[in-house]
Amino acid sequence: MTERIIDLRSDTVTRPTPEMRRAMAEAVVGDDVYGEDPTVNALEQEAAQLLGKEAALYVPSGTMGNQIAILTHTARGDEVLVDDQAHIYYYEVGAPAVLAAVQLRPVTGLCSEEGSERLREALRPANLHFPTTRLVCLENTHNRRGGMALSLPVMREIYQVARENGLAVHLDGARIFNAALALGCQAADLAACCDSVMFCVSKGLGAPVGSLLCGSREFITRARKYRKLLGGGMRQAGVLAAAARVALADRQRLIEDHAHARYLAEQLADMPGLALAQTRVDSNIVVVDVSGLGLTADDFAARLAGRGVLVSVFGPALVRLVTHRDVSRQDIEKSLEVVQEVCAAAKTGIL
Ligand code: TLP
Repeated sequence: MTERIIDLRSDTVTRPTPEMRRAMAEAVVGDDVYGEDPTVNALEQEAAQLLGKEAALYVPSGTMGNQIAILTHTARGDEVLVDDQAHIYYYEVGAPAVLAAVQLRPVTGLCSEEGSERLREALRPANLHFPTTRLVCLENTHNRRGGMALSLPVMREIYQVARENGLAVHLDGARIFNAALALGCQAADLAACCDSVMFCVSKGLGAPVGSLLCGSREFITRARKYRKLLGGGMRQAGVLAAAARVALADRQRLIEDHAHARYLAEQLADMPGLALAQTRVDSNIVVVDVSGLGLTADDFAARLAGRGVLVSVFGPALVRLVTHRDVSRQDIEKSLEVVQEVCAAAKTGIL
């Protein structure tokens, strides 16, 4: 029997459930580029309603959703303020420079309790030499900040400062339902603090493909054209949207992932040589510093992989573990055993 691999690299790795596959097989479809796919249309309506926005657009990925938002909000040469650890800044291949021809300015601590202060400090007076600052991008939950949920009052403060200064706000809400759960609020409450929001159905919600960009009707009409420009018009996309609808309806299940992550973090924090690289575990992401073991993150991840547990490398000494739909409590226990073995071997210098 082959050993089961426990994949904690990301919540993107989930496979569609039998219910999703059934819905996909039975989906009523049409050509979505003509706006004629009833399943996509239903998904877009549900998404807009859930987020309290006028309209939504189904796109192939979170990255495309964020990039379409940037294209729609900005003009060539504008400046976009982002958190210095933002996914948009870190992991989207420099796309804003290539596609929208805008300048990203990383602002340290934008997505923190002091976010509105950091934003105020980052704003510059009008000057011939400066680019036009047009957009602020937030992220909630925050991937590189260990799945941190940025509180509603802070989101409101940031939005207010942005509006006072004529800036639009886009929220990378890839994991907005994790954020809402962690904060005990509705996703729509968070979405009310921004002009546009992107969320992913392909992460902890477990759908195989896709994200939704939500905003005003006028914004989404313009965004739809950029989706076509980027090659994101997907024809009979209802087969995918059908799974997304099932995933969205079952969003309460994220509570399980949060409980698993908290437990995982508590246990890891107690292991000699490991240290949590975050002060709180708000959602489904745990980042651990392995330098106390005298190993690099690459080494540590390779040793776990050799024993059937996959984690992702997040920095020279940092690894990330993400809980999701395809990871059970039993898998967490098994992973902890494996980590313990690797730590013990590292301490004694035995491979
Ligand atoms: N994040 C992925 C990797 O790109 C790092 C992951 O495994 O976490 N916003 C946020 C906050 C994200 O975490 C991600 C994916 C995206 C956007 C992009 O979504 P996709 O992968 O659908 O393009």
